[in-house]
Amino acid sequence: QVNDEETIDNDAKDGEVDTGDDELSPSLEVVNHIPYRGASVVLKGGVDEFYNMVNNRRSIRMISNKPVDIEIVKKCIHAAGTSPSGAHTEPWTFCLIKSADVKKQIREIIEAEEYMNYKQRMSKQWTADLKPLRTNHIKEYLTEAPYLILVFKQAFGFKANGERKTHYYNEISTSIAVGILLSALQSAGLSSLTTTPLNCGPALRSLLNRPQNEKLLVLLPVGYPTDNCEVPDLKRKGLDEIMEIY
Ligand code: IYR
Repeated sequence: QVNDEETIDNDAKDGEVDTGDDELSPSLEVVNHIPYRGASVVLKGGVDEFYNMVNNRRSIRMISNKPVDIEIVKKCIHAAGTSPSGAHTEPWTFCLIKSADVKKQIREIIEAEEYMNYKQRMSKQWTADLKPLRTNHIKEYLTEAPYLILVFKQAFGFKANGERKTHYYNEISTSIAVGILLSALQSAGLSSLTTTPLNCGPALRSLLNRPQNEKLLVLLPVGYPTDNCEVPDLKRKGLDEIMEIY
C-alpha cells in the first residue's frame, strides 16, 4: 500500500498490469553496477558561475526571428534527456518545431484557446494576478521564434511485448528535464518562455500526431530577444527566504 502522496499522480498508475505472477520481471533490463566516483566535469567558474548563469535567465515574450543554430538546440534537448526519471523510464518526448507552417498552426490553436481562457475560463483573480506580467491571448512569439519545443510527458510506455509499462512519476521526471533544458538553453545564450497552454494539449497532440500516452506538459518558444524586448522588473527571493537549515 502506498501513501496518499504517491497515489495523487494517477497517470503514474495508468499502465500498471497485474499478471498475478509472483516472479515479475523488471521493465528495465537487469544491468551491471559499475563504479562511479562523483562529478568530474565541473564549471571553471565553480558554482558561482552556475548561479550567475541561471539567475540571468528570464522568461521573455518578445522573441526575434534571428536564426538559431539548430545543433545547439538539439544539444540542449540531449542535455534535458539526462534528467533522472522514475525507474529510469525516461518518460519524455521533445518535439522540436522548425516548420513555419506548423508554428502557424500551433499559434492558431493556442490563440483561439487563450482568447477563451482570458475571456471566460480563467478567474477574475487569475487575470488580475497576470496584469503585472502584461500577458494576453496574442502570442506573436509562437510564429516569430525560430524554434518551439513541445515537451510531452509519457503517462505510460510499452514493453517489447506490447504490454503497458508504468511510468512512475512521469510528470515530475519530465518537469526536472524541463528545468535542465531551461538551464542548457541559458548556457547557450538562448532565451525562452515557459508556457503551459491551457486546454490546448489534445489539439496540439493530434496536430503533431503524437500517441495517446503522451500529454503536453510545456511549450517553450526558443530564440533571442527582440531589440525592444522588456521584462518586468521582478525580484527573486533571497536564500534566507527559500531555505531552512536544520
Ligand atoms: N496561459 C496564459 C496565461 C498565463 C498564466 C500564467 I500562471 C502565467 O504565469 C502567464 C500566463 C498565457 O500564456 O498567456
